[in-house]
Amino acid sequence: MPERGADRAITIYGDRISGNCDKVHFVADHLGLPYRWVETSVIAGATRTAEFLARYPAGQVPTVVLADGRALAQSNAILLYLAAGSDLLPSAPYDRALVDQWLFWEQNTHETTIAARRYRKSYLKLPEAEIDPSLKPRCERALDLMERHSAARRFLVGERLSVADIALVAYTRMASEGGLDLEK
Ligand SMILES: N[C@@H](CCC(=O)N[C@@H](CS)C(=O)NCC(=O)O)C(=O)O
Repeated sequence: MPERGADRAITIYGDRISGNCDKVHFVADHLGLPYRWVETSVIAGATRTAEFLARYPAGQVPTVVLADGRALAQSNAILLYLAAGSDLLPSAPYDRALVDQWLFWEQNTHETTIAARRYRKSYLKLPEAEIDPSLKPRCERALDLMERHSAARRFLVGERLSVADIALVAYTRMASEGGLDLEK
């Protein structure tokens, strides 16, 4: 992960195996925002230390700390904050609402299935029999929805890259680690 020390830099507390954390540095990289990355391993318990919880009570990554010390959590909230005023957010209200629609869907339906299956298979190394059998068809429905929506489009919303594409690519690109077929 890049380490960029600049006075204006934000600090990203992130875990390099996490798609939620990838989203944040993808946006920062795309916009050329300076940042310092502090590797914070969930599996090693770094989000559960008294020090981390005292500062960031939700105990999750990504959490960013702005140059003035204010903190912000929740990957998609961070994306919206970092992208404010940039080309990654459409200005037309309907297109902007469509970006939000994809971001809410990502958290509600995509991340909770695709990231959950990946974590169980690739990190907890659970055998298939110990994974909720409803998860795989729910993942496949989520991928299918994206596939159908993307068939005649380059981007999820409008004619240019937005934070919606970045939020959705994060765990989609890792879906095969959850035993999902991305061949299509
Ligand atoms: N909805 C949150 C989810 C954050 C999340 O679940 N982060 C995981 C890593 S991907 C984490 O920190 N897990 C540790 C924990 O919940 O204790 C977001 O989008 O930022």
